[in-house]
Order: sequence, then structure tokens, then C-alpha cells
Amino acid sequence: MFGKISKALKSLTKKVSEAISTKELTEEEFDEIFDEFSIQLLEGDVAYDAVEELREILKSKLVGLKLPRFKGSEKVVEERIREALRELLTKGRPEKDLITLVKEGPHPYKVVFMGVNGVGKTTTIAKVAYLLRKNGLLPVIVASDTFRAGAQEQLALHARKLGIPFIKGKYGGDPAAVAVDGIRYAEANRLDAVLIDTAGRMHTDRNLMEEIRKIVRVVRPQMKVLVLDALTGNDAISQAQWFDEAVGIDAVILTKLDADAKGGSALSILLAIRKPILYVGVGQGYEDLLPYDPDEILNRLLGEG
Ligand SMILES: Nc1nc2c(ncn2[C@@H]2O[C@H](COP(=O)(O)OP(=O)(O)O)[C@@H](O)[C@H]2O)c(=O)[nH]1
Ligand SMILES: [Mg+2]
Repeated sequence: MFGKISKALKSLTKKVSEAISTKELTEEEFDEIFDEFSIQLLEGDVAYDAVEELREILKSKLVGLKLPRFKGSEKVVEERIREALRELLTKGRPEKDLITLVKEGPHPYKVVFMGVNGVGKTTTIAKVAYLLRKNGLLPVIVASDTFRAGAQEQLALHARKLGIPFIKGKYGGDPAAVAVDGIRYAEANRLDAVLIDTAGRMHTDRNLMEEIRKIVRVVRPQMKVLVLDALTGNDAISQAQWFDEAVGIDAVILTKLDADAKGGSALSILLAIRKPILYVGVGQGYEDLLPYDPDEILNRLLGEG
């Protein structure tokens, strides 16, 4: 899934090792090697800023590195590259996972899920509801997508399958009002969490962006989650910027990592967005939601260490 980047990293390792095997690496030599590598990263959908940050970190670990002529030099270089990537990827780890936050947080703990169409918001809410319940917490699922045909029924079906309370709205109705119904229901029934689904929206749709601001204003959620699709590559970064500007994002859930053929989007999102990755989606089943694990991503990029 990270094929392209993985290949680029291997070639970077090889070139740096070759350069180092004759004498220590100068900054100029490093930049020259990295320039070529950076083109491959950019083609693999890694954002420019992320590439440049990686350049600086790698530079600090590789320039001036002096190795005796021995066969293991490639291993040493690879280890340095691994360290640099791990540093970057670890920045995406949330301080606490959602289960802990819900357990420790005010009750009910309110989460609003948002994002553009088709990224996996509704599916992800079902997965999160399943995860909470598996950990002894009871959420209510709220269908504040009163916009897209079928949205209410889709979420209702998940709620029924999971046996989790569900609050629906009317098509064309005020999504913020539906969210309030959900919160009241959770309060009356002493539930642990309120998971609020919202309609897909683009930043170009001013009415819908105003609507999400209203939902957030009314609900005052403990957590605003942006759902991003790993397959959208660089576009996911723009999406994060719009939503962050509009309402302020607390965390990201990155879906469809299982289908991320081109690779770099995951790394790019992690590097460019600067928000914790709460979970990653790795399939369509309820169990296919995993905590974000920097080492797991690293292993996919570089192979097992
Ligand atoms: N392969 C894969 N598909 C997913 C994942 N998450 C969601 N999907 C699929 O993406 C499609 C859109 O999901 P949906 O939840 O309706 O998106 P929404 O419009 O954002 O609510 C559905 O077919 C989901 O099954 C994931 O992690 N992996
Ligand atoms: Mg939906």
C-alpha cells in the first residue's frame, strides 16, 4: 500500500550509503540526493511542507555521518532514516484514546463527526459506537445528516444491527436541533457518549459550512473529528484546512488505509495536518477501526525493522 514511497526510501538509503562509504556526507551532497527523492515523494502525494520537514530532520541525522568501510553501512543509514520518520510519525499520536477520554470526560461526552461526502463518516460512527460498547460504554448515535437521501436509514440500520440507541431527524430539518434531541436523550438515559453524524460538505458550499458552525456552536462538543479518506491524497490536506478554519478540528480519523494503493497520502496527511490521528479505518466491518500506530505505518513504509 505504500509501494511507491517504500521504493523511494530504499533508493534514498542506497544512494546515501554509497556516498557515505567513500567519505562523510556533505550538506550539498545530501541536498542533491534528497532533491531526487523529494520528487518521488511529491509524486506519491506527500505534501511539499512535509517533504521539506523530512529534509531537515534527515539532514540533521545524516550530514557529517562518517562510517568505516564495511558492509553494514546501509543498515546504519536505514536506521537513521527510520528514526527520522518515526520522529515525524509519532507527532500524530493522540495523548489519550477516545475510550479513555469518554471514561474520564464529562457525561455525556459529545463528538461531532464531519467531512466531505463519501469519506466514511457514517461507517466510522458505527465503528466507534461498536468500539465504545465493546469497552463497556454506551453511546447514542445521532443522525444529524438531514440533507442526503438515505442518510437517516443508513445510520438507523447500523444502530439496529449494533443494538445501540439512535436518534433520527427529519429530512430538510435543522441538524442542530436533531443533535440537541440526541444530547437530551443521552442525559435522560445517563448514556456515556453522543456520536453525531453530519452531512457531507465542501468548503465551497457556504450554507453548509455555516450549518456545521451552527451545529458546533449549539452542541459544544468535547471533540470535533474530521474524517478523511486516505485515497484522496493531497486533497485531504485542503479539506483539513477548510474544516480547521471553519470550526477548529481536534482530531482526524483516516479511513480506507486498507485501499491506499498510492501510499503517500497517509504519510502526507500525518505530516501536513498536525492534528492527532485518533483512529484509522482499515475496512468496511465494525472491527476495522484501529488506533493510530506510528510503528505500524513505519513498517509499511520501510518493511519490518
Ligand atoms: N475499504 C474501506 N472502505 C470504507 C472505510 N470506511 C468507509 N468505507 C466505505 O466508504 C463508503 C462511504 O462510506 P460512508 O460512511 O457512507 O461515507 P460518508 O458519506 O462520509 O458518510 C462506504 O462504501 C463504506 O463502506 C474503510 O476504512 N475502508
Ligand atoms: Mg454519511
